[in-house]
Amino acid sequence: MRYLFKRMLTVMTAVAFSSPALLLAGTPAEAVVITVKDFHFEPAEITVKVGTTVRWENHEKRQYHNVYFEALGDKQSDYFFPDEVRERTFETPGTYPYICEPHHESHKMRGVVHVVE
Ligand SMILES: [Cu+2]
Repeated sequence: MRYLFKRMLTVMTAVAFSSPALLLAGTPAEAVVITVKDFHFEPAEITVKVGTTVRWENHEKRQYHNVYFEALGDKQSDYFFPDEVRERTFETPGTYPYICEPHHESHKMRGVVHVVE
């Protein structure tokens, strides 16, 4: 009995501590979505305001890709798979070209994010 109570307390504590994170994840963010499908970023070129989060969504059936900003020091191997996303928030105005590292030559998978005040 005492063991059971302790166990319940542990579970309740875990729920209490995990709830804020769950709430945060469920909060609708004002992200601009770029669809990744058929070896293509759509739209490939966008202009966003400073502070905007851009979200790349992989809508392929099986194919992985990545979103590689070489100038920003990204890892080349950060692949994301169907139904996964990558996000980046742009805090500084500028022009940010990126590629899908495995497919930028074979399929010309490239894009540009313009960030303005
Ligand atoms: Cu790719």
